[in-house]
Amino acid sequence: MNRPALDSFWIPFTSNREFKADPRMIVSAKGMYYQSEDGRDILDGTAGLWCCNAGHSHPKIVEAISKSVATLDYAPNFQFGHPGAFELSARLADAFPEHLNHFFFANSGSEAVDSALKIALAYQRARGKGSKTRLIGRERGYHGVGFGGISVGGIVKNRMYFGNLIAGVDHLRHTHDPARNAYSRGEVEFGVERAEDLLGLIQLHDASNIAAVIVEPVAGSTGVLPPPKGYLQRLRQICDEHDILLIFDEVITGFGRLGEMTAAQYFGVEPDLITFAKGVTSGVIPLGGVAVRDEIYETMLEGADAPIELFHGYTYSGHPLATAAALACLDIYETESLFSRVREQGAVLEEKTHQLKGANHIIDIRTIGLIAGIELAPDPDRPGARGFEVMKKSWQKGLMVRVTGDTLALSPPFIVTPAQIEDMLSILTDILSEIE
Ligand code: PXG
Ligand code: PLP
Repeated sequence: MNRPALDSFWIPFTSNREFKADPRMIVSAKGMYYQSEDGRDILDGTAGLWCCNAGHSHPKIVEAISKSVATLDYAPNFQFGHPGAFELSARLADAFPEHLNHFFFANSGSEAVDSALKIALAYQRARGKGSKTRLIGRERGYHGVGFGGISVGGIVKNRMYFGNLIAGVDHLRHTHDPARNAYSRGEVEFGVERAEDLLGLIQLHDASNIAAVIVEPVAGSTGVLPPPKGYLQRLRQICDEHDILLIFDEVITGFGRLGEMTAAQYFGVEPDLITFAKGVTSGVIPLGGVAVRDEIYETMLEGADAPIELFHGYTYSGHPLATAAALACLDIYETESLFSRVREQGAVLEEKTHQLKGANHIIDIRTIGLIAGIELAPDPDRPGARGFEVMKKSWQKGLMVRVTGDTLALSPPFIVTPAQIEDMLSILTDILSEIE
């Protein structure tokens, strides 16, 4: 094997020292499997980083991108345009919730989130409510790593090293409550009352100063937290009563992870803006974006005071390769009925994962859609160490899992089979019996 020097690449969200001493190098991928540099097949239990929903190297996506790059490698979308961005927006408008028919494009979930926060602020101003500037996030929320995203986000380590962040942000309490909700399937039973935190913040600041609330419908990164029954509905109701925008961050939940195009449709709650990324191209080409409610877009076009309605955009907003990949991906989701596969295989994953209850160290299991979170008791002296050890041993035994702290997450591509789910859980069962 011919490995390049490892020193220069600063690896994101990773212990560079540990990785470079013992690398986990991936050299190719096809369908449900990665191949390691030493020639082993690694079952993809996580769809990469929750993104490769259609499985790896799907021939139709490969073909669409190859055709696109040979025809139109790049075109600016500032003052010019290309058909792919318009076609993709129209296709998404058909598939997304009823009143979200306008699409702004970025290149990642982080950029999508910052775009959504900026659209919310600009809209409040364009409609003459310029005092509505405060933003509300939630503890344990993950909204990417831009300054906007970490400001409304609620993961301590993602915030604590980076100064004052943006001003005028508050947080709702998170909804994780293992004492009442352990071993849950789907939405959790208890915790709807935590939506009332929003009323407390409205009393403190007055709604005339609050622009928007942003939450993940199912918190992913922080360890798979499905919402309490009625919670998202109650947030929607409070936002309606107090004229506050509701943003769902669907970077993980969008594009079928729960068996519907969006979590908004799955839960029957329509937000004002939806951020998305990852599954929109099955992770193949970076693309993110914001779905915007008609009224916001129309108000901006009528009410914003310059010829350019929104002073925001990225060089690669609506890149032709990304829109080609996304269009191919939408075709695949449809022709291969991948969202109904999510519902079928989600039921298998739920059943099999909950059978792990009672295994060494497990203190909670949470499942929803095609996602399973398995929480281990932390080693009191070394929180996170058990999760990390499971991840490393899984790699050695041919499985990719994701860990945050001591919670393992499984979120395989939608083409996963029951036998592959069985393989994942039998590898994990073996490992759990081995670790201290
Ligand atoms: N919002 C949400 C809800 C996300 O899950 C982002 C924004 C940021 O997207 P980008 O494309 O900028 O990374 C995310 C990303 C994990 C993990 O460990 C989760 C994400 C990314 C990487 C790892 O669970 N989510
Ligand atoms: N920095 C400089 C100096 C630039 O010229 C640009 C874009 O033109 C950017 C940053 C932003 O890059 P992007 O549009 O890819 O986000």
